Amino acid sequence: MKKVSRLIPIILLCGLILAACSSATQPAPQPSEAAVVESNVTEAPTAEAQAAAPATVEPQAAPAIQHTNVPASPPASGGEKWGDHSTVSSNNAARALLGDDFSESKFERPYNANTMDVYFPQLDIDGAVVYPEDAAWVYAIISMVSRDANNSFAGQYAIELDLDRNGRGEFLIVVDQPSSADWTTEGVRVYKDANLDIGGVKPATADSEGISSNGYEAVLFDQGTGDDPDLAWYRLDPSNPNSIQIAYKQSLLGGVTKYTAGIWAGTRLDPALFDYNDHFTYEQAGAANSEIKNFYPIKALSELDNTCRYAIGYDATGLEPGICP
Ligand SMILES: [Ca+2]
Ligand SMILES: [Ca+2]
Ligand SMILES: [Ca+2]
Ligand SMILES: [Ca+2]
Repeated sequence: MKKVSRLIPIILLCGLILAACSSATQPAPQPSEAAVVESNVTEAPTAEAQAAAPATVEPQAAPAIQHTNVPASPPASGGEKWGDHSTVSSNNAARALLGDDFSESKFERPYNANTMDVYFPQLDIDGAVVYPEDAAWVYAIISMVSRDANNSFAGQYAIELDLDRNGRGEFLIVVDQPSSADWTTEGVRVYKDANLDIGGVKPATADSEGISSNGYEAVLFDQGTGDDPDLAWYRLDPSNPNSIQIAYKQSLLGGVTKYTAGIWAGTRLDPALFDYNDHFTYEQAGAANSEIKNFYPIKALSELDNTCRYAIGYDATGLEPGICP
């Protein structure tokens, strides 16, 4: 019995030593516990990301736009054709002696603002043709001096339609940075002046009354979204690298066959600021003609070109505001 009683303290001692040993090794699990906490922390964003995943799927699930009517090709001949001044042939850079008349809404300023030391050939309209004869489509070809240094059309290109020939446009069809060789509605928008407030007191002529206009405020067609998903299209001209083709449905015109059309090009065209010469003063806009010393050079209105308005489907009377001479 004495041996047993002597063993008890030894066992207790060993037990204490083991306990001490185990407590000495206890710090080891702690980091792993901390790691578990850390992994919990990293799990939290993963769970959040998973929760957010369905939201990002939703836009992808939006139904694709179904097109039924695709334009064909403009006729090989005919059409209403008109030209525009270009400044590329000018011996003097940084000016346009012809074609820029702020007061009459004629712009010839394919240059950067203020210094006018950068010329944009992709914004310099050379000419246009409109083919109004097709039963379903009107085709318009807009020709620029050339593409830009990257062989692209960096800018926005538009045709403005004045259906009742009073100088106040009704529709503006804008193509954004055209790059597709095939007909597409991508980048194509059709705007309308639904509240008929464009032009101020004097349509086509600058007047301060027009500054309250909200321009083309209604979006009829946005890249296939709208009442008619096929209303307007564009493609790069297969036969001319400097041209783009626009096609809009005859139905847009509501049966009107005699109207005027003008072409616009700009780095950015703002439908809300039509008419531009009502929303800026001459002093703010500047002038491209260096002989107009009061206002030269171009300032707030730069990187912009347009044509006069051309009579489509009839012979111009010459009295239409903004009409080509
Ligand atoms: Ca031009
Ligand atoms: Ca009008
Ligand atoms: Ca006006
Ligand atoms: Ca308006």
